[in-house]
Amino acid sequence: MRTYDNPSIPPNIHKFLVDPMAFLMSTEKAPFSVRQIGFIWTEFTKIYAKYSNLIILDKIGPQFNNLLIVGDTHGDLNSTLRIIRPFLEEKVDSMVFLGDYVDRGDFSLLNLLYLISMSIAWPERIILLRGNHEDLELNLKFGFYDEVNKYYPNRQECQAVLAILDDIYNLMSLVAITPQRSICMHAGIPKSTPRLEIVEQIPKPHKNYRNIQDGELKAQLEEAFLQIRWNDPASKILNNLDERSYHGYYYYTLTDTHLFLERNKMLRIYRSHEDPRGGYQEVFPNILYHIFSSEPYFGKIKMAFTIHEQPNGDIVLRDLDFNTQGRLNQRIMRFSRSKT
Ligand SMILES: [Mn+2]
Repeated sequence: MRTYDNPSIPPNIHKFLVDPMAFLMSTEKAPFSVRQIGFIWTEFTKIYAKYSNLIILDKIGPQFNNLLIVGDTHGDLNSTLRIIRPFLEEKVDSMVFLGDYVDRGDFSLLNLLYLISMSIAWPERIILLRGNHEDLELNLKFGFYDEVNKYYPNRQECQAVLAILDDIYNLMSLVAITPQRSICMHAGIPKSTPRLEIVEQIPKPHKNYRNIQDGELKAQLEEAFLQIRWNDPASKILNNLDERSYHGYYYYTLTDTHLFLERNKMLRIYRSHEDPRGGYQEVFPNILYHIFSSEPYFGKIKMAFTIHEQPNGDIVLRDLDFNTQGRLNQRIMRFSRSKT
């Protein structure tokens, strides 16, 4: 079993990482005090203030040559605990999560804090990207706000927890580049962002882009910040280039994807964000892959998946129990439920 890289891991985080089920038992009682959440926030800030919004993973270390990429989990701690098992068993050396840890599922606070605790325990192995649901306004509509309210009925405490969550969201990174030149991001390509370097210019905390004086730059950064977490690939012919998706944001096409990869000298994109596409879809052949990693996701996802970039160069599609379900870069797909 893998041991913690961070020697200063505090006892309450340690206890949570070792026995998360004990914290899952009660849906009524707050799993952590405001003070404890404050502590987790401080530790997380120390790590993520250092990471830019565009993380080049092999600059951190060779552990990213054996990498598991995970899509939306949406408050589904049970799926998360299945997904992280191969990491704890040292079958993979690192993980990148594509965002959307909260809302919809019943255990948003625990799911988010579990992943954050993992990133504190293994700061150079676990990378958390920000999805569109890492946003307090969205949490008001999709369940997480109610969950926090239930755990912290005291108004002041609830406000304090929400303020901490907002700070945490604002420090997560937006894009990660793997050693195999794959781009990891929550949703996709912003409409007029030709180069990934623009992502690096988005400030941390993210909301500080609002204070940028140069109007043109501010608009550019805002667009990248929002659309990386919201845009969808167009699976149909668009009537016009400004057509909006059901998310209310823009589409990107096969041509957009080719151009973007070429300009940035990258090979493929991994994204999540749309449960209607199911657990896995090769959206544009060889270059755009969709995964979703919560199962059964209210009966909507029959099989959920992760992607494993291996040290030998193979890219393997895995189910949530780490069984091989196909190879992305050799195009042999079988999709069957196999035993471990
Ligand atoms: Mn999403």
